[in-house]
Amino acid sequence: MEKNTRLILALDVLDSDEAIRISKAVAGHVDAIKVGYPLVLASGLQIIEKLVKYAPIIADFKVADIPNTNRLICEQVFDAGADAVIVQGFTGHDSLEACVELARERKKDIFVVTEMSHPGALDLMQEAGKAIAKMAADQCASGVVAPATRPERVKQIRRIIGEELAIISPGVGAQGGSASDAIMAGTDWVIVGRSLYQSADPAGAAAGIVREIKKVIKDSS
Ligand code: NUP
Repeated sequence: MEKNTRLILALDVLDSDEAIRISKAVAGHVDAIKVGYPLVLASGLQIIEKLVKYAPIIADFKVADIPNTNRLICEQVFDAGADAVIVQGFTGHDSLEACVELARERKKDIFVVTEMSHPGALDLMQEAGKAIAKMAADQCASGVVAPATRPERVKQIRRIIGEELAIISPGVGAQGGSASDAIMAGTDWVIVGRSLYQSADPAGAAAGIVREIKKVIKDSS
């Protein structure tokens, strides 16, 4: 995934025509498009092939099973044309290893969820977040998912994983996080869903976020 605009669209719409229309509109403003269960369950895994011409596709299936099942899931998703898969880290080293090994064979990427962005992540997940980040680094995953809603956690996770792994951060806009705060905390890409796909002008909204990111990087350099 090329680091250009540092913006990833989370495309949680249900209709494939709408998904294509929005992807076409934001192409060039985003470095990747993230699809997940809502769109894929509603329109089929073939939607990935239709969208990949607009941007690389990250499949957000938060894969969380035993190693063999994890590998089978990731195989299906890579075969469908996705460039990356988001997996959960809490299932442990062997489950993660199955995904990372396959991704290495296929020259694809795995992003590991550390701590999620919603308030309920504080109930159970946060406690494991740092250990999951370390595991992702030990296994040489491509990167981790860390919450834009808690930039201080992004900072801590960056310290744990170093500069080799990427951080992608959801929670900007609808969940209250800010793109510039997340970037300043050390995230490589912000992930934005509703603020883009619910906008009357997704391209304009995306361009606005990219401008904000570029400005904060310029101001801090
Ligand atoms: O911790 C996470 N938080 C999160 O919101 C991990 C995720 N993968 N996501 C996803 O990011 C969520 O499922 C949605 O697709 C996107 C955020 O969308 P929005 O809140 O910007 O609409």
